[in-house]
Amino acid sequence: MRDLVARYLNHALSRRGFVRGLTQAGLTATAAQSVLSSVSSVARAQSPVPAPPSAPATAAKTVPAAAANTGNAAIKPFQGPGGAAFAEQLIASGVKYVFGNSASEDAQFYEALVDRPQLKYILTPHEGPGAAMAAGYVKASGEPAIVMQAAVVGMANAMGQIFNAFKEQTPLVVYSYRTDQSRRAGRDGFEEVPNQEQIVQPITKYTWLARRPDMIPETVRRAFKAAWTPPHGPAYISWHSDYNDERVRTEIIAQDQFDPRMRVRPDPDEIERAAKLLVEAKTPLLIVGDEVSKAKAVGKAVKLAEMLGMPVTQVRQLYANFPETHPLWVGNVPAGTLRSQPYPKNPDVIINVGNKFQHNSPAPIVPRGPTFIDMRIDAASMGNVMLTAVPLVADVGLGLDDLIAAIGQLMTPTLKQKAAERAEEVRKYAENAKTLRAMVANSPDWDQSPLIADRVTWEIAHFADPDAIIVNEAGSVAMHSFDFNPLGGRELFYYYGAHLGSGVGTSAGVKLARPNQQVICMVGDGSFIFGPTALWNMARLELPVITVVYNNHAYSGPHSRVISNVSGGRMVQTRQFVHDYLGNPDMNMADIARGFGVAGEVVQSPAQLREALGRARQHTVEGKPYLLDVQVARKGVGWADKPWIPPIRVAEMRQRKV
Ligand SMILES: Cc1ncc(C[n+]2csc(CCOP(=O)(O)OP(=O)(O)O)c2C)c(N)n1
Ligand SMILES: [Mg+2]
Repeated sequence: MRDLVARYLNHALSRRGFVRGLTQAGLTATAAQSVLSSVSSVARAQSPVPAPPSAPATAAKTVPAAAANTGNAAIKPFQGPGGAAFAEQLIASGVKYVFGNSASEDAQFYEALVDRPQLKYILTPHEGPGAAMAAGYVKASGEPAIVMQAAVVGMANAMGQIFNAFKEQTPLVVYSYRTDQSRRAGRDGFEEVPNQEQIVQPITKYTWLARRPDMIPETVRRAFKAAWTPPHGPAYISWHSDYNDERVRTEIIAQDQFDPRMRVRPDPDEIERAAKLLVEAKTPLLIVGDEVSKAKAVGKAVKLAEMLGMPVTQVRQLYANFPETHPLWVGNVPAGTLRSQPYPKNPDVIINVGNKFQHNSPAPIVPRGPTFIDMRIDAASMGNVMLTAVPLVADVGLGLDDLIAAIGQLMTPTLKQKAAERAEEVRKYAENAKTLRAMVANSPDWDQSPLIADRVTWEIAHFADPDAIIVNEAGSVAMHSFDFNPLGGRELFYYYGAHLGSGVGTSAGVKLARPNQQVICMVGDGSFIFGPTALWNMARLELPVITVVYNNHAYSGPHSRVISNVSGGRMVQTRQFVHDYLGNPDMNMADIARGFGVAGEVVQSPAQLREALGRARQHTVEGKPYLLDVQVARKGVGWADKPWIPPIRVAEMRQRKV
C-alpha cells in the first residue's frame, strides 16, 4: 500500500488506478475511497503553486488496449498525421483552447479538431490581440493554452505579446510552422526566413524546432514543461509544415508525467537568519510581488505582515498582490525606487516576497543601506543589483509558511507588544494616506467636459462590482479608488510588459476564464488602437466585457516624457510635436466597435458617463459586450487646444485629381 500511495503522489498512478490497487490489496470500496480522499488532501497540500498542466480525465479514458501493454496508462501509442499527433498531445497536455489565426499548412491539425471537440479553436483575426487573449486566459484560469499562427508572418505579429509574456513570466506556449518544407528548406522559398525559431529566442524561455514529424508530441510536451516550470515564461515551438501531413508513429503522454515539481522549500538556515533579522528590526518593510499571487499566497503575506506589524508596499507589478483595504497597506511605491515611498521613511530591514523588480534608474529599487531579504523562485534575477543579505530561493507559498513558523518561534510577549505598537503607527499613516487619496475628487476640473482622467477612473471604481476584474492598459492614467483585494475582492491585471495592444485581448481572455465575474477593460485610445480586433471575439463568443476607452486623442504619456527629456527646447517654444497627437481627424472608438459587432457610445460628460455605465451593465447582463468611448481632456504642459500637425496634405500636392 505504501508503494501505491507513493506512486499516486508521484502522479505515476491515476485516481482510478489507485483505488483499483487498494481494492485489489483487500480494502473495501468505502475504505479505498476514504484512503483516496485523505491521500488526495496530502497531494493538494504538496501543490501550493498552480500545478503544471495535467492530462484531463478524457485523455486517460481514450487509452487503447495496446497502451496497457506498456504498463503505464499515461502513455498512448499514436499513428496518424503529424497534425493529429499535435492535437492529441495538446489534449494530453491539458489544453482546452487553441487561439489561432488561419494557417493553411495546419490543415491536418484542423482536420483532427473535427472529432476532438474537447479542443476548442478560437479564430483571432490578428495574432497580437489573439496572443493577448490567450495570455489573459492563462493568467486568469491557471490553465494551459496554445497560440498558433501562420509561419513567420503570423509569428511576427504575435511577438509583442510573446515579449509581454516574457516580461510578465506568463506560461504561454506558441507554435507556428515553417513554410519551407523539409525537402526544400534553405532555398529562400515563400515566407521562408533563416532560423525562424531563433527570432524569438531572446524573448522566450524555451525555443525549439522539431527535427522529425514523430518528435512533434515530445516537442509540445517540452514546451509546456518549460513554460509551466516556475519561474514561468513563454515557449515557442516550430516544425517544417510537411511534418503535419506526414504519417507518424509516436507516443502521446500525459503532461503530468513531465512535471519537475518545482515546489521548492527555502534553506532552513537562511529562514532562521531572515526570521531573526525581521523580529529584531526596528522598521521592517514588506514588498510584495506577482509570485505571491501566482503561488496563491496572498493570505500568507497578510499573516507575515500582521505578525510583525510590518507595513506593506508594492513596486510596479502585473497584479495587486495585497489587500489595499488592509491597515498595513501603505500604497504602491509612487516612483521607481523605494526612496519615493513616503512611509516608512528609513526602513532598516526590507523583505521582498515575489517581485523580480524592474530597475528604471541608475539607483537600485532597494537603496544601499537597509538589510535586504529576497524571497523568490526566480533565482536568476536575485542578487544582480541589490546587496542581498538573505537569499531565500523558494516557492513563495512554502517560503512564507516556513518564515511564519520560524518567526512564531521567536516572538516573545515584548516583541508582540512592539509589533502591535508598530501596527498602530502604520494604521494611522494608512488612514491618513487614504483620506489624502480621496481628495482626488476635490480637483477644480472634476465636473468638466471633456472629463479629466481621474474622474473617469473614480466613476468606474464606484460602478464596478465588489469582485470586479480590472484589466488596465490606460496609458498614463493613475489607478486609484479601486481598493483592490486579491482575497475575494477586486482584482487587477496591469500592463506590466507594456507592448501596447494587449488590453482588449487580455480582457477577452480573462472573461473566457472567469465568466462569472464582471470584467472591465480600461484602455487609452492609443493603446486601444493597437489591438481592437479582440472586440470581434467578444461579440462572437458572447464575452460580456465592458471596455472603457480613455480617449484624449493623444499619446499623453509620450507627450509629457518628450517634454521632460528636451525641456525648454524648440518643440516647446513652437508647440510643434510630431509624435503625440492622434486627433484631426478624431478617431471614433464606438464606431470602430460597432464595426466589430460590439455596441457602444461616445461619452462627453460626467453625467453621461454614469448613464452610459448603466447601459453597459445592462448589455453585459444580457450577455453582450459594450464599449464606452469617453472623451478625456489632454492634461500636462505644452498642449494647445487644437494641436499642430505636420503639414502633409497629399491631395493638394497632386497634379491630377485622381
Ligand atoms: C507596441 C507599442 N508601441 C509603442 C509604444 C510606445 N508608447 C508608450 S505609451 C504610448 C502611448 C499610449 O497612448 P494612450 O494609450 O492613448 O495613453 P495616454 O498616454 O494618452 O495616457 C506609446 C505609443 C509601446 N509601449 N508599445
Ligand atoms: Mg491617449
